[in-house]
Amino acid sequence: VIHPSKLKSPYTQEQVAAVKKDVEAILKNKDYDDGSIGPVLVRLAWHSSGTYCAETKTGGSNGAGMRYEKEGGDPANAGLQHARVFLEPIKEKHSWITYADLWTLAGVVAIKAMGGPEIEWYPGRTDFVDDARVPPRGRLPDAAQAQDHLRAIFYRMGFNDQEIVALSGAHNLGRCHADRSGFEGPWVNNPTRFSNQYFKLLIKLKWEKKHLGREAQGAHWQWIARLPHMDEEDEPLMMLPTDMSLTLDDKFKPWVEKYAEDQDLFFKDFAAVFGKLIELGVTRDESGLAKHDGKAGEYKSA
Ligand code: CCH
Repeated sequence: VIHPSKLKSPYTQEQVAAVKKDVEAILKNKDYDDGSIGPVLVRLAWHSSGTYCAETKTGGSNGAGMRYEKEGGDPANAGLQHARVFLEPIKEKHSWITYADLWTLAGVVAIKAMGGPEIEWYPGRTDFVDDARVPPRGRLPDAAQAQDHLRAIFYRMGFNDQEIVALSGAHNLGRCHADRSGFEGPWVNNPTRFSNQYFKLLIKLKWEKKHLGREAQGAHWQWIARLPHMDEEDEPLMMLPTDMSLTLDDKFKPWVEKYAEDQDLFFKDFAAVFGKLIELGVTRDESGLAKHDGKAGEYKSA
């Protein structure tokens, strides 16, 4: 396999730079969540890639299957239509870029713009997808579970324990929305700034198990806590059961501690593992295009 950096790019450097610039320009949005669409773009890049199965070599970001109900309608992807709609004008303006490339690139641009590390991104994903290739539902993690489930999901993609913890640090960004996942609130007090705060708070704060919404309406229990300067009326910070499980596991916990102490190490490891995530299932030929059997942008129903 030739390293993607050695392959011919289907786009010029100027084209990619123009898309990056346009993504940067739409990140700030005072009407959306905490003032940035960056976090939901990062989640789009992750969910488009996180369906990968290393054994069957199915799933992954190639194909941009989330455009179709079979993958896009997966309850695990609730809310990501907002991210796709935000990117649509950029796709219209730069129609040469595939959705699969645009979604992964937007995530990388958002992380950097929010103060995170530079992540290597390679082009060449196509938008060809067929029924046989859309991954089955249930491949993305379920936040109500714990460390055994995290291992099953991320080992399937080919990640190890250290990589699982590093990837989880993305929860420095954004928030949970009751109507999307049944969980509510941000993990950190500055959810549009990428840092290692998530790991620090995971260790330092006294987390309390709570139902914020009504169980009957689909709300899950979660962990909540407040910083010393926060009032009772302030929205609390939160951790998912899966987040907390990282501190309850002998193999995960040392990495949580390392990343809490050393932001540079976290940034370096996060950049490597996010770069690996968005490459899952993308095998390019010498032309630089990912392998596929049909025309880009076409959906074949079996
Ligand atoms: Fe996550 N994530 N995620 N997550 N996630 C949610 C939101 C974000 C899990 C569950 C949830 C990763 C791993 C996991 C982001 C990035 C990553 C939500 C709230 C749930 C639930 C959704 C909502 O209500 O809108 C679980 C379980 C795992 C298991 O490991 C990984 C890996 C990444 C990226 C590397 C980001 C960013 C968000 C915020 C999205 C937003 O809209 O603000």
